Amino acid sequence: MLRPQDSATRERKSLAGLWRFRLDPDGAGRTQQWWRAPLPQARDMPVPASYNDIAPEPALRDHVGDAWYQTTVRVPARWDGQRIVLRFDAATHRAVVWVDDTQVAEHEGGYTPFEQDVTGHVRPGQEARVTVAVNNELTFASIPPGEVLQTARGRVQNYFHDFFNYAGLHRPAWLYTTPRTHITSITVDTGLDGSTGTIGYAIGQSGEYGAVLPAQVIVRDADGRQVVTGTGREGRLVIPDVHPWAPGDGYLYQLEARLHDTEGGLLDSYVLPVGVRTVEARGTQFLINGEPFYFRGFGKHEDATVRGRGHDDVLMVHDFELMKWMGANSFRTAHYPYAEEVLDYADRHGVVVIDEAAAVGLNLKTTISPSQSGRLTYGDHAISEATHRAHLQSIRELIGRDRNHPSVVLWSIANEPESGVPAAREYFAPLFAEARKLDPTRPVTFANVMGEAPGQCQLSGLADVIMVNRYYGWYTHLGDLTAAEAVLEGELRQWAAQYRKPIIISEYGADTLPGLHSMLDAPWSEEYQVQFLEMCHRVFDRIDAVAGEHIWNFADFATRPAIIRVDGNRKGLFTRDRQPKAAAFAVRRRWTTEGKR
Ligand code: BDP
Repeated sequence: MLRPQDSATRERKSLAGLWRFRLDPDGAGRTQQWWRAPLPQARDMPVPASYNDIAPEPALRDHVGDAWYQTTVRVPARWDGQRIVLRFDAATHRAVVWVDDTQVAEHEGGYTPFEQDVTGHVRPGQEARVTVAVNNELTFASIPPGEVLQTARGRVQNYFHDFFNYAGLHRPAWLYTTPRTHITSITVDTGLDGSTGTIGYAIGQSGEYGAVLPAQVIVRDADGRQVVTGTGREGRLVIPDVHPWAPGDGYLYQLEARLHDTEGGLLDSYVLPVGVRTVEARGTQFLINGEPFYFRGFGKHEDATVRGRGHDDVLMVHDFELMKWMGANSFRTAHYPYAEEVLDYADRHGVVVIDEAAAVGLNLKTTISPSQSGRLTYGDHAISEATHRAHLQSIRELIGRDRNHPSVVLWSIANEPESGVPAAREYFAPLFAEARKLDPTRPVTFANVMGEAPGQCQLSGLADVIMVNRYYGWYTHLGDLTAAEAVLEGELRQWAAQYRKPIIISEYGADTLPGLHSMLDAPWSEEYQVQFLEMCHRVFDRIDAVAGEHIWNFADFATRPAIIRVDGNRKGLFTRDRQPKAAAFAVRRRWTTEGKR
């Protein structure tokens, strides 16, 4: 899905700002048709943001059900004759949208965009009322899954993942134009042969005219110089002496796609940044542009005080600066697709991304959630056909949105699903197949959970890269890093021997309270976090098949209350407000020292 942009033929209007807002725990709004009038008893709510932490109210923080957002927008008079589209970059976890009295859109999935042509529902020069019912319930028919429990204190949301269930309009919303006849999609695949680059492209066109209209592409380099052009809706362009996109060198060409009418007049123009690079998992190496790449970085979260999961350019740029300071070259979008602004930034700055679907907590066996001991993960009662449908859709939307980003080198289709039972393979095999069908150019993987060892895990054979989350020295062998080192090494050697694929340790880390110190490497102290990470690094350096290390986590983040969580998950190298713990300096030394991984 193409992002809205200002081009020679298109214009955007941001809907960011203060919207009117109201919680609706009883679901009254749908029966009373709250979209038909100014929202009754509404309060102000910023967009984009999670609503949960905006006011100190338990009802807001722990809300389960619909939350209503409403705004009015004046449609510019100059948009007369254009196609007008209403778009939400994210509504977590699902939404219904009305323009004035008419329902115009509905979308499932909290981390991917959706949009609707509303030309027939708005009048240029007039105001339109936009109302959105955002629902935050997680069920076994949603990704991520969860269940709403009836308890003495009312409806409570249970879920099987370790981050707070923030909700709301988390990302920008837009009203934008395209010409009536317009470009609907652009897909690019790039290749490299020595110093020659190729860009294969396909342009989709709206069907209104029926006929295939003349299309043209113009590729310009970073200085704006035209380097190659092509005609037709599909083709392969050759760039001699190409400047490839590479880790640390986010070189982008600008591919302008143009659609013309039969007289040669310009109908539509869309400019797509393109990085020319290749990726491949070969043997135990992960290759970018044919060169072995070692992932140094983090599992992250979209998480911050007050705004929750709301996108914020200020924090985004700060986080990238901190990752650069650390010497990180990559991160994983744990545990959901991040805002597209984040991928654009990674593209421009040469930061490598493992892009993850929102499929986390498909595991009733090892979850930290209190209420599912003894339940099987797969079956009609839990992770079922309905989950599978939502999961498939979430993979389609992830790849549909992100496949043109050069920074994305690897798809992760789930985090820590239960993987040691045959039902896991039945569930996951079609998902791997679908990801590969949608994008044959990138390797596909998932993050294996501790406890599902090689030989036992039924899914690793389906993955191109072995990704494992391991916490020896924390969830087991706590305080005994000598024992932890031996077990970690033993297990990684088993993975290496059995699969002969690159291994990325996609999570390892220890909760740490900043300011807590100990001479004796006591868990939770800053010293223990340093020792823990150094122990892991010694092991990684001894195993050739290890192709990357992503520390869990970049920063402390919010979770729901739990006896193993002290004001959230504290495994960050930075605190939630981005102050460094001692380990940040220690890891920085490793990641910025010449000759080290
Ligand atoms: C892993 C999960 C991650 C958790 C982490 C932890 O993938 O979401 O936050 O453990 O326990 O199981 O810190």
